[in-house]
Amino acid sequence: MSKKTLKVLSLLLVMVFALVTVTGCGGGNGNGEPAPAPENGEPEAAGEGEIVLRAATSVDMSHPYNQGMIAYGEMLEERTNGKFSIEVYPDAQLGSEREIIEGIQMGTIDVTVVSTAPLAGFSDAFLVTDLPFIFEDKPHAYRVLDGEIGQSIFDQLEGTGIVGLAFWENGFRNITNSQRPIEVPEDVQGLKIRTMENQIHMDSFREVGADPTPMAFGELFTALQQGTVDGQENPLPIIATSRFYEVQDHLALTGHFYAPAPLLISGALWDSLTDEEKTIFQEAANDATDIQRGMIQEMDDRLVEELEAEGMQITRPDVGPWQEAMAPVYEQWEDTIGAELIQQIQEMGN
Ligand code: EAX
Repeated sequence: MSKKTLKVLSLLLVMVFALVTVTGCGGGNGNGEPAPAPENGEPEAAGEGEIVLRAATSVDMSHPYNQGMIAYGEMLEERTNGKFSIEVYPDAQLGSEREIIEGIQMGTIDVTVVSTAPLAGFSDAFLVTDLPFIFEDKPHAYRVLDGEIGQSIFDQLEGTGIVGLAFWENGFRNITNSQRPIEVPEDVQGLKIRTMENQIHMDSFREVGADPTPMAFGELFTALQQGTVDGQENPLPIIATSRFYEVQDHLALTGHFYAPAPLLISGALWDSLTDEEKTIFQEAANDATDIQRGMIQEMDDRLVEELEAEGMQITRPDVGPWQEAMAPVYEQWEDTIGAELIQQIQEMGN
């Protein structure tokens, strides 16, 4: 299959899944029940290579993490003449993002796309990406992550059993909640907001007076539904594909964190590849990056309107006060992250 055909196919897939997501005729795990354990390890999308790699993610099949992974698997299958393919286990079927990363280290999972936030428990290298408002926009994030800084982040994984291939993305994160419209930081005061298991994220929400509650993603829908937490924060494609609009009335487009989503493979797998195969895995990862980011962009472009149509009340806060309120986090974390690295990234802004 040519690259162009693949691109067209992937886009088509995204459109179909988008329809399924919003019209609600999908089999998504929207009821908040944990996904049933895969029977005999039955994946939801399997390639047909001689060696079938296990890919795991925490999110719904329709999300670009998984659709990007399918595109990547097809490229590998084609470029290795059928030696490698990928099967995808979505929806935290193989565990939470933390458990998936552990699986990558142990070699029980071959490949994943995860948020950088839970990677903080494994390496300090990714912490800088968790700072609020560190990236002004996507081109800024891409300049940093696709260049030397991104490479040096991946280089620091040496010895962890995790190999980073490319920075895919989840996107800019926005706050949803069940209580009230959010405009200024004072509006989240006292709200219980689920965050990822990441100290910088928790500190940032403490600075605006919220009560940050860390929790694995797989438990989130139920927690929102039952009111264990008032709100959460995630990019629009997650809010849509995980159907959070069913249990959250308010969406504030704060864009406070940019969430990269590295494509990671297990060190054990990487070490077993020939040099030629390593090149194929790496180049396909780079090629799939454009497709995956394109899927996120396509969703970002239409989802505000669609989530509004689903009944969400949307606010567009002035980010200035948020940036100011969360700024103390930079000082708290500057020694761990490195003031120089923070400055270097800021200087790559617009
Ligand atoms: O990485 O936990 C989260 O909120 C993440 O955005 C999600 O699992 C995808």
